Amino acid sequence: MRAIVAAVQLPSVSDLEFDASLTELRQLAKTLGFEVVATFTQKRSGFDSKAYFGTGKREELRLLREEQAAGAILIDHEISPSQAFNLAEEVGGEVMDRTMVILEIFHRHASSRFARAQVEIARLGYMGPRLREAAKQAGPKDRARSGTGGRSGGESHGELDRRKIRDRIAELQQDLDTMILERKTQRARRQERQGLARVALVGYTNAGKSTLMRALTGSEVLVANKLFATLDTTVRALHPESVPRVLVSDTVGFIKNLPHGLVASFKSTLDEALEASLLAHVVDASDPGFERQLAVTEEVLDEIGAKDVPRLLVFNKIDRGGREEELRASLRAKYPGCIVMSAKRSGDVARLREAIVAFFQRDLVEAELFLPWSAQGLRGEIFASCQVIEERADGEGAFLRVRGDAGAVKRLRDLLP
Ligand SMILES: Nc1nc2c(ncn2[C@@H]2O[C@H](COP(=O)(O)OP(=O)(O)OP(=O)(O)O)[C@@H](O)[C@H]2O)c(=O)[nH]1
Ligand SMILES: [Mg+2]
Repeated sequence: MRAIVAAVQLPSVSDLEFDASLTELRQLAKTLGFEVVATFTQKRSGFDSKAYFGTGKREELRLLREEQAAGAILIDHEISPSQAFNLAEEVGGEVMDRTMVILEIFHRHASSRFARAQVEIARLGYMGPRLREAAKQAGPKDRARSGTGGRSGGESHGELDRRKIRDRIAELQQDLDTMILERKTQRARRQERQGLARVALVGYTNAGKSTLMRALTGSEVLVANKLFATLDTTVRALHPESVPRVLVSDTVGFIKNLPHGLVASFKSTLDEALEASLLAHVVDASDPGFERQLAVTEEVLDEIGAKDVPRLLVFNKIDRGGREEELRASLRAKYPGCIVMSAKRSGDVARLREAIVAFFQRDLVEAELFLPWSAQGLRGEIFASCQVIEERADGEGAFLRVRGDAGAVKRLRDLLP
């Protein structure tokens, strides 16, 4: 469908920021399959309370929409249900705000039961007030019809829908709570088995997290030049395996003004990632707006309580856009300790892998474990969680000199007789 991207520029917003945000909305629109045919803006001290744009501008937009044969107007702000309704009445076509665009992408990309439930809750929370607005506009007609058909006496369409939405949200929330509990148990079991070496790949949408996940773990996760390609956390071990064994999680991307309902519902997805002891914050260094994206990601991480988790800052896509050496030098100077790389270069991926493994090796300890012949069942366990440096045996059992995570070694000692 042909669409027009439209926004009011408030005095507090710089041209640079405004343009970057519009570019991002155009990308979001493309991800949804829209063909953006025009961009329409107005400088204004505030949003018009009735219909977002001022009166004259609405008329201009109506003409532009007709001339361009555009079916949709995409607004780069979250606007109220009545503003959207009034604007659509005057301008024609379908009006979608930024929140709705993002919700729609999440809706289309959600494939697991877990992600679908989360998105559905956020969508219903967003739709509720909008259905109410539509019911209000339908007005007396709607109320006159009520009381007939299976509806209980005096309940309007709007009220019925509202009740249905509330019930559906409660039902989904219950499903979700069950799934969260199941996941927690699985996770606890996994951690018990494998020690605690976990790194989560976090960052703005399209930064290259899934590409790095693939490169680091040899797994076939979805990579796409689309916003919000990944909605579910995947967990895989570094491949080839390292000591200690490190689990990598790929996570949902962040974006400016992530709709609030989505932050809340995706918190559980992110929680899993946040139990990691290291966050590899992936930044697309080839995007002119990368500094803003970096800041937005850090803000969201703060918001969800990850402020104190150690970070490894990873500037990715250095192969794109030319002037590589210059960019590399300036990033290194400005962000000490960062990694500058391209996911497309195997040497760079190997360096990232080394940096991750080195982080976890800092806490490694060496110890000698005695494994009696009667407890050979624990042998696999020892080899899975530690590096065995030396092994001697006598009549009673085996002496194993191991190097491993302090927690893992302690756990083995507790397990051994
Ligand atoms: N040139 C270049 N392209 C890259 C690099 N890393 C990733 N890409 C491309 O960037 C696009 C997005 O990559 P993904 O790995 O899906 O990004 P993501 O961070 O997982 O994105 P979301 O799941 O949407 O949050 C894909 O088209 C990748 O092929 C890189 O180092 N260089
Ligand atoms: Mg991804």
